[in-house]
Amino acid sequence: MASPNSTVDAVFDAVAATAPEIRAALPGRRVESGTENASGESVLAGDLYADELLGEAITAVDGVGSFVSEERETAVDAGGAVGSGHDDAYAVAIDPLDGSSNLRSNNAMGTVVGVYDAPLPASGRDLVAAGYVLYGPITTMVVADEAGVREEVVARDADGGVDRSVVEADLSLPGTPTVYGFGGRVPDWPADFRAYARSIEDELKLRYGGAMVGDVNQVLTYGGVFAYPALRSASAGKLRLQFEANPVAYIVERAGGASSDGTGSILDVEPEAVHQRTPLYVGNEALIERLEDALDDG
Ligand code: AFP
Repeated sequence: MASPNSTVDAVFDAVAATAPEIRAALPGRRVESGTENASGESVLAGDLYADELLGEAITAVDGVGSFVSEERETAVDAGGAVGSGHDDAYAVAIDPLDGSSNLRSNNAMGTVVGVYDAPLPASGRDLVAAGYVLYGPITTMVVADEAGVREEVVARDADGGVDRSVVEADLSLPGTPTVYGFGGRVPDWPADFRAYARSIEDELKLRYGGAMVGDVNQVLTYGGVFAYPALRSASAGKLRLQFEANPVAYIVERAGGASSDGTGSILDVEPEAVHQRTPLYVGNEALIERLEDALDDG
């Protein structure tokens, strides 16, 4: 199923084309690279490999003006950054291997992609598409754009190419929430979030895997709420706005859910820096409204 926007289509073709190769390389890249990324986090060999492969594939897409990665300090000019007169160019932001610390424990992880029609750092309202690849028991890709939200299975075909088959053409959040997953450590949660978490624990089942893409996919599949909240030790939380929060908020909102940074939609968070962090809450609308009320009550 193609996107109405040919560049968006080409970006997700490129992401899908790299997925089998990244997945095949994971077993041999569970080691530390000995480097840190712009967010000061240690980087695994898997992060660097995925970043390299995706960087090459995405910057080669006609219509992509610039590329930014969680693993890179600055943007890569891919032939006419947006706003430099090549107004048809888009800016693509990725987290090449979200949840890479799950490599050692052999748990789910994935790639997050945001396609913006504005120079980065950009507002979530400038997204024209967003998606993620999930390396679970099978490799799937969720893509959200103006046409809607769809889920595909991505696999190598008999000729060594890549086969994409749509398994859900109209992915939407189930009306009845079932699961929740909250990041950070309980003692580090502010009191208002802890009270909210206690109320949710009485109602829903805990599903927290330590990789945002896997945990958000649980919420999209079963309904519920995912949060990496503001922490007492870090009021901006942990997740990055450009590469993680904006794309996921775009996907969940397009799927009929809601997002928040604690006060309003993630997509309205003012972009200030490429690697800025934000608290992230996404899921069923009623649960997000309840969260904002809980944080309001202080
Ligand atoms: P890694 O990519 O370093 O594994 O971090 C994953 C992540 O950015 C996001 O995918 C998770 O939701 C969150 O961090 C998990 O953080 P905790 O390890 O603090 O639970």
